Amino acid sequence: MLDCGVPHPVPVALTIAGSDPSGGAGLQADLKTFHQFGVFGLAVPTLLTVQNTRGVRSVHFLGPKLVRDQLSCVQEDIPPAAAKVGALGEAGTVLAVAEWAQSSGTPLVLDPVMLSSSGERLASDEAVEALIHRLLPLCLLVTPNLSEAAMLAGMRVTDVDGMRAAAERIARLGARSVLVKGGHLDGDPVDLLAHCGEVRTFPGNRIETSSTHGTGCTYSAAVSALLALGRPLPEAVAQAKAFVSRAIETAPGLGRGNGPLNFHATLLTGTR
Ligand code: PXL
Repeated sequence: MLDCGVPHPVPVALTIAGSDPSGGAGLQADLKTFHQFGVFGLAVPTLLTVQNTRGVRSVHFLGPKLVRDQLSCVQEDIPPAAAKVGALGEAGTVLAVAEWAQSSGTPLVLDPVMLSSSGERLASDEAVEALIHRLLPLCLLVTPNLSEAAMLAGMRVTDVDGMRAAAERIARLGARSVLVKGGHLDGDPVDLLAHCGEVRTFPGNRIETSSTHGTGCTYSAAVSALLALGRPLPEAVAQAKAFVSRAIETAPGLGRGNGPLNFHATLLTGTR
């Protein structure tokens, strides 16, 4: 809760996520995205990866105590209007985030990251269990891709009908709204939002590119920024999707592997 109900002079969002030193995913992607939407970004790192655009070399968990201390330290000073949750690594860290979310009442957007883009584990089996039972019920929105939706819902998800069924099951686990991302569908990608008992689809065009590093991070960060700006959820999802599509289309072509997006992409004036 905001101290004395006094709003900040600028909108503020928090990311609780892993670090990607190559700057395309994790908390680096989140902060750049917040900034692009005119939102002041706070960042609580949960784990450090050693990676570049070609892959993750190692993952180092910071541990629940350090995460809990960072959360209470920023909360007492600059309570955010919304928070995005990315890679958490360990079950204890999931519980630390859940305790903070419950006591602060901050609207949460959970990107249920289990693997890095290159297939490295960013959450243990125990962390996934804790995520499902302790964190998901506290979330305003959870944003799984097809394989994360399959894991959370305990079913195969390969088409839009499967996405709808999985979203309903994930909502029954306690998440208020569910956005299943169809970037890995065959053919054109469709995202599906289950919100307030209604299901909406957001169609997109397939962009042939290898510049997709951090797409999920950027999408959930953009939704969080727009929520911090006070936008209703369906509008936040539509605008975030448009931003991510533009950011992929105009990717800067950095690195020798799966490159980062263009965080300078804008909807009003094209790109800078
Ligand atoms: O996009 C998933 C993701 C989340 N968090 C970190 C990552 C990645 C993908 O590489 O590195 C830190």
